[in-house]
Amino acid sequence: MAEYRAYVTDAPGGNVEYRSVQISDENGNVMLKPLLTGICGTDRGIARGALPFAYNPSGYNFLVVGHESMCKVIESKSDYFKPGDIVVPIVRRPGDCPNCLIGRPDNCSDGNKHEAGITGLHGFMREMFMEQDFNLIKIKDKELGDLGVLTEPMKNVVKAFEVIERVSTRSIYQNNLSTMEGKTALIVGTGCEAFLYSFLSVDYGFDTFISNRHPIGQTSLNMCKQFGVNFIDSSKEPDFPQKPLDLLIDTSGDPGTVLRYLRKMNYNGIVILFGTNGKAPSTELTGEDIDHIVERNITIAGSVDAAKIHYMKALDYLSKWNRMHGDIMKTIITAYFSPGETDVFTKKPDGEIKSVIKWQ
Ligand code: DN4
Ligand code: BGC
Ligand code: ZN
Repeated sequence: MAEYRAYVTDAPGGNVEYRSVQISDENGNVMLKPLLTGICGTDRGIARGALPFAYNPSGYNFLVVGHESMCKVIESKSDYFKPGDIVVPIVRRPGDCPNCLIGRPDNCSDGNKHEAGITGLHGFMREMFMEQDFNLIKIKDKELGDLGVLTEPMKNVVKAFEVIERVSTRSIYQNNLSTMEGKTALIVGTGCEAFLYSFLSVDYGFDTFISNRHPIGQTSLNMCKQFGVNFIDSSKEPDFPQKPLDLLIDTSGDPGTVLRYLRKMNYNGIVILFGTNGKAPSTELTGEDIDHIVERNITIAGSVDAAKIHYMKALDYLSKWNRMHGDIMKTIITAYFSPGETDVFTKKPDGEIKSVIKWQ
């Protein structure tokens, strides 16, 4: 039985506190201490009791939260890791369905997987923990620094673009030079996931827009400028877009906003639903909306989580963007907090893109 301090909740009731916990011996051959842990929309959903699918690990009346993490190896009985290595632990752990058994628990077909810090498995916001080596991704690029904590949110983006590539083959999606140039992508939301989506969208060659229903801070605007992303304040630009959208990625989870832009989709357009907000107000889907989706062969796909390969590819993208846009890229981490601070789970700091807890 190990005792240490951790951020915990009693899932799915809401409320996160920092306190001592006792956790019985964990299966693992690598001992880790977190360096940084990120806070995302999912953590805030858990903290306000808005994620009914969150639950405590069996035998516990609490759940250690936190699934975005960059850790240092303290002790290792693994051939693959040594003390001092910097690693990112994987969030989702397989059940026994066919997708889980082939290393794709992100596509779990019966829901019997677990997610660290979310569903039935303690997460990473604690002073130390044990992990099995096969659940760890090594960060080899020493230049990446604190940006390594974005590996976890970025892996979701890499997987979603894999989905986009797959579904786009149902027709010719590229232009007549076989690129995405001239194609338009809109990413709804201006949080960390939205920015990471927009950077990859630019890499793919889309004319890329990111939107919110209010203005955004100077750091976010600088980031847009550096990466070639266009910001749209939808409260001031009700007629956007003038040209139909080829790709819509929603990180807001707001049905009304999704529908507003779904009505602007081009022929063979692709819509990725990614944001979740079970408490968002409902909206009305009309017969005309269904006609529009059918007549234009529009594909609407949900995308959740990602597999180990996507974490590895995520690191490559982050390294590339850090080399290309280092000083600006680093400003994506907008605030650092200390262990014990809990307000950040309930109140989004002004101008936030990514808030992190710095453990050491
Ligand atoms: P976040 O930073 O809370 O991002 C949500 C963004 O959506 C914020 O910029 C919101 O702005 C914005 N937003 C909310 N409502 C609207 C609206 N009506 N119109 C335009 N923008 C709006 O969270 P995140 O970037 O960490 O994650 C984004 C979402 O994806 C969350 O819902 C997560 O739960 C979900 N998620 C899913 C997966 C997965 O499927 C992984 C990670 C996260 P404001 O309200 O702050 O002004 O695997
Ligand atoms: C995590 C995913 C997880 C999802 C569950 C996200 O914040 O990044 O790995 O599957 O939450 O909704
Ligand atoms: Zn997350």
